[in-house]
Amino acid sequence: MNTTIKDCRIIPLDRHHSDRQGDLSVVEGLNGIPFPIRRIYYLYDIPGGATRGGHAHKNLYQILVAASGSFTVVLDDGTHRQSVTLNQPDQALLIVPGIWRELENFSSGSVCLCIASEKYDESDYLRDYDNFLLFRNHTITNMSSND
Ligand code: T46
Repeated sequence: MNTTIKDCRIIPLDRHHSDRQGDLSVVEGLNGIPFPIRRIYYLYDIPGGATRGGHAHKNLYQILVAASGSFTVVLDDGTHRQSVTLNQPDQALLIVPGIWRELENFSSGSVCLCIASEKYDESDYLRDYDNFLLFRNHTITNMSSND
């Protein structure tokens, strides 16, 4: 797996202003989002001090949006870590496969909207950090041996 945290990036979403007050943002598959949308889920009612995530995916692409409130996403590619705070409903964070993520510092009442490239598949998860490192190193070794 040769993805890095640099492959994860903020994707600005269109923000439409309504005459009737309030705003609206749109996520359309393949229109600025680099994968077909196959699943939507959302995290909510998150108690203060809770952390979510704590895993990586082998193949899944996702975008995360702070639909309400704010939280921090810690991205880790096994070598480098980076924290990204999401606090705008028109900003989406793209997370590519092979990146460990932890979500923390949820504000009260926050909602994390998650839009994913695949249906739920527990076998796509790497939930143990040492296995995550092995998965990344194994994939890199295999790629090198094919050179
Ligand atoms: C991610 C972060 C941001 C399902 O049955 N279907 C689903 O689509 C999902 C996402 C979860 N589940 C079940 C599996 C567990 O029994 O819901 C329970 C909680 O899932 P998990 O512990 O994986 O939740 P989070 O919030 O730690 O992680 C989730 C996503 O799993 C993950 O892909 O990136 O949100």
